Amino acid sequence: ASIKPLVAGNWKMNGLRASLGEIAAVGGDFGPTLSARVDVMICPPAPLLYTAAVASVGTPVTIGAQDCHVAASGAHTGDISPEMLRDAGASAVIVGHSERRADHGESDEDVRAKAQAAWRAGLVAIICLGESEGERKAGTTLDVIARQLSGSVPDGATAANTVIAYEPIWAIGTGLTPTASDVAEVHAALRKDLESRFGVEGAAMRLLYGGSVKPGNAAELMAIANVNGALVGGASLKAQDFLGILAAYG
Ligand code: G2H
Repeated sequence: ASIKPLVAGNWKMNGLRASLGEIAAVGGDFGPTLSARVDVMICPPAPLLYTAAVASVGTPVTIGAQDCHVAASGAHTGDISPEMLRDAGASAVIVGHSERRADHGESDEDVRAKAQAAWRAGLVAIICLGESEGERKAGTTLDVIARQLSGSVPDGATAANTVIAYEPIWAIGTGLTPTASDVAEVHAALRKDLESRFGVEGAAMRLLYGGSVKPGNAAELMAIANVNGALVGGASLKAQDFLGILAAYG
């Protein structure tokens, strides 16, 4: 069975209302031929979600968020529930991005709880994992990835409610990318683990690659076996760059 790829742009803590034109520009240029081949999502910062969702109406672009709290509501000053994200127009939420794991001490257990909370609100959970530079150098990448996968992905994950994003931490925002064979090795290991745990759902789940994806390297990365799209940071901020990445599917 073929898996329809997803290219998701993670704006991180970038973007003001003036940036919303980029979403309209991506949507406007993303014709029916391309949208039959690849799904496209943009994950702006929370204050822009609602207006981004409005800007995406009538285009193939869907809107995702970058993090969520586990509770639906309550005394959690400054936090945002998955139900609120959904209400603002998001259809997905990134959980466990390495920047959340590093800056906010999120553990695999936290990430798993967030994924379950996302499902409760009807959101797709985009669960991120990836090894550090030290782990890569120590040769423990596959162990780390297996541990994160089993710890961060809840029971009940399906191809419809979950997307896995492999992002080697040392490749994030650095311009460095692993070799195609390194990516292939990790994605094959992830697929094997997903299939053994989730059966046909694991076989159909999207496995994204993330970390310094750019127009110049997208075609090569997206052609790797078991790479079903990309999670794009810096190169998703400008429509021209993002469309250049989507062109890998053109
Ligand atoms: C990895 C990626 C997007 P960038 O974090 O999630 O960022 O493409 O800037 O390396």
